[in-house]
Amino acid sequence: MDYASGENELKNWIIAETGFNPDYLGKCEAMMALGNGYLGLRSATEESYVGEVRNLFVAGTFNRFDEYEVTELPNGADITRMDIRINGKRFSLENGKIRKYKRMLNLKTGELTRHIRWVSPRGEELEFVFRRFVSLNNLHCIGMRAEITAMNQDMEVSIESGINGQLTNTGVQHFHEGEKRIFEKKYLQLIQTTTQSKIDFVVNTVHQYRVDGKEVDGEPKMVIDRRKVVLIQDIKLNRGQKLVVEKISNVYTSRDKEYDHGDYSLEVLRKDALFNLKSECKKGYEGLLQESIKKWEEVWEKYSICIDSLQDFDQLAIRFAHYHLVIMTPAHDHRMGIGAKGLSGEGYKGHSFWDTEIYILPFFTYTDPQIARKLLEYRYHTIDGARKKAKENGYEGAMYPWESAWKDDGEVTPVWGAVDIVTGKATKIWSGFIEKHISSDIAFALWQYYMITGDEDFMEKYGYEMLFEIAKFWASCLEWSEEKKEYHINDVIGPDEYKEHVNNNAFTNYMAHWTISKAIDYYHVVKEKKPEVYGRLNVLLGLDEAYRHWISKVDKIYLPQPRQEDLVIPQDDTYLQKEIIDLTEYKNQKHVGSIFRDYNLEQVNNIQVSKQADTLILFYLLENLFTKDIKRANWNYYEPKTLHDSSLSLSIHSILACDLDDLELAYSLFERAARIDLGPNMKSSDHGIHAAALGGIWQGVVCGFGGVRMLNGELRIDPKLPKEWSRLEFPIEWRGNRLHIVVTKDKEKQRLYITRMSNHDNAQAITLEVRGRKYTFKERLMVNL
Ligand code: IFM
Repeated sequence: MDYASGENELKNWIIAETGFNPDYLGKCEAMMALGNGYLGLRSATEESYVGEVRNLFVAGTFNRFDEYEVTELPNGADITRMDIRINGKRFSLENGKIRKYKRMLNLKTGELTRHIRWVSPRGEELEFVFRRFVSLNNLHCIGMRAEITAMNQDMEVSIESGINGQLTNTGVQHFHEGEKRIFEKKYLQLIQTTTQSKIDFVVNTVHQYRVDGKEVDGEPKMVIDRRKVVLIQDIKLNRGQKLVVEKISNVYTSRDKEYDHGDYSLEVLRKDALFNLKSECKKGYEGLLQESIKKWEEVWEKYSICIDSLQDFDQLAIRFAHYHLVIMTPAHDHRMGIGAKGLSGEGYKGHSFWDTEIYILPFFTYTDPQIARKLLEYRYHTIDGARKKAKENGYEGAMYPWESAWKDDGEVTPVWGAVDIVTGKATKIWSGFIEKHISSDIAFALWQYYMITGDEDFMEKYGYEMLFEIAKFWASCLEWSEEKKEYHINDVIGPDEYKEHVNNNAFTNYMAHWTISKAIDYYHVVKEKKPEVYGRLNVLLGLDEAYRHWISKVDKIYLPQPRQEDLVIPQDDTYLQKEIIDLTEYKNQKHVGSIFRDYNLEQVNNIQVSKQADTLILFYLLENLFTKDIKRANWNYYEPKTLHDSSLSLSIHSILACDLDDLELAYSLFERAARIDLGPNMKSSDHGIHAAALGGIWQGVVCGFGGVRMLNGELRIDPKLPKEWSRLEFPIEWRGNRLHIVVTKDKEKQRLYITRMSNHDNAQAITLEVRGRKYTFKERLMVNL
């Protein structure tokens, strides 16, 4: 991979692959995925290779194959494959000689290009330029273009291309056969319906073939096959001639909110889709691309972060994170969440985890609150599933699913996972049963959103209800210990998934306590200030009674305290008594999860080893509760035992290292976090990019080095630049005000400049804390740090 090939205005905007290696197809397929939050298109090459994974996802279109599997995001029909034959032989980079090869994703424009010069085994030499994009302007539209130049002789070129619905999700076919049509000998259409959720997918495509600018004569051969409709166009190219194929496609589904209603008709959907294709294709590839680029310009205008660093990579990494955060997020529809792999691969089946609330949401809350609100509304729409889960498990209120899919699906975590190396059986995944902390993660995220935006409307319509229901859930989970005279939370998995069935996981207990405490506070607020909300929720949730439970229990919840001798907070009741082994080999591992070559999960459970940040995340989310000494002591205890086997770990550690003033360490952890997808491991992204890690990169920059926090409802900005950075510039929104933050560093002297971008006459002054001092300003503030 090459991250330095962008020059001038494209400096630090280009992710490039400079050589072709069929063993590592997954890396670029995922990292260079295209999308717009509605569509996700994995970037498999036009020509086909063994091991490729072609994915086209439409957000929210979940389907359940059968009762033995959980619902997943189905892999829609492929429109990217083009079989190119030169004098009857298939073009493949595995044969012949590659003279030139470069594939580039331009993060600024969202366009993917591939330049190849290739000599076939029989000596035909050709130049190829492949380009494609998924439109950010028209969410349904995908543009592709292939230029093929005959370099050294005349040749017959044949292009086989169309819509191929023969794909599966690793073997699972989610669609009925469907209907195939070719209109006017050129508009191809495939209509397929998912087997269980009965969602109609309409995929259309049209090609245009030109040689040296002139439309090609001769009709293509039309082929309809099982789940497939394609055209084969034969073209004669004289030496030096260039063939340009433009392929414009679109995808619509009956789940699209415009069609998901009682009067839905497939006839209307397919007509609309075809009409849209016919009118869009008139703009041509270039016209459509330009429209999409305009939208990308708006994105960069809004989100842009500038880092002056000795390492150009840092700037590229934050742009890479922004790019993927945009293309993975269904900003168009509040009925959908973000998958742990975005829309870039089949990993985690398109399901949403706490990754959204704790890792990704802060980015949206601070820079695009409207999108943050939609993502929280998605959780509101899933609340009935959460209530159902609570009831089924003998609890009250809302117990949010560990993994979430469509709003009515409830818990969708699979029950069986990877091999247990001791028994040879599949390992049971307990998260769906007992990884309960997700409920308070959601409560925390909605409160954070409320504090940062001041969005009362959200709270009244959704937020209070969610918060109260989650608090009810926690109150019903508490188990009284007669011996200790306190409430415990037993049999859980905390964030550290290497510890199952533990009692009193510190993170879980503190966050449950936090949730109930907040519910108590807001019970008073709504009762006193929002009688309508209070009245409604009291009837719906039995608020008064719930409040009595909260009050009677909250102060008796056991919150693991720092040990006297070393200030270490026990991660759970048994962690600190477990065996300590030499973890050096696993700490220095090249690939995550290497401990499972030697131990099974049951054995790992009995060792003081952690997969990811657990107790330490508390110091980030609830930072005011703990002193620096406690934070440092726990860092020193837990970090050496943490393998960072989850992509959710390094970014949080980097932020905490900033808080502990160890900027060198923070920077090195940030660099590692930024390389989870971008790094040299060519297999790490095979199942899709790591969505939470990308949100973590943003938080590492803004909340770590940028020092931005919302603490007890107030803004604090305490920047600390690493020695490699001389300037950091980023935007945040605070209570409806857009703030432009600049941190500069000159010979260790740091300055903070804040400019309010949205100024209106009666704008309220903004108060914030910097380095322990309060400042109030209206337009501009400068602080010597
Ligand atoms: O949510 C995470 C979890 O914390 C660790 N395993 C992977 C999940 C999805 O990213």
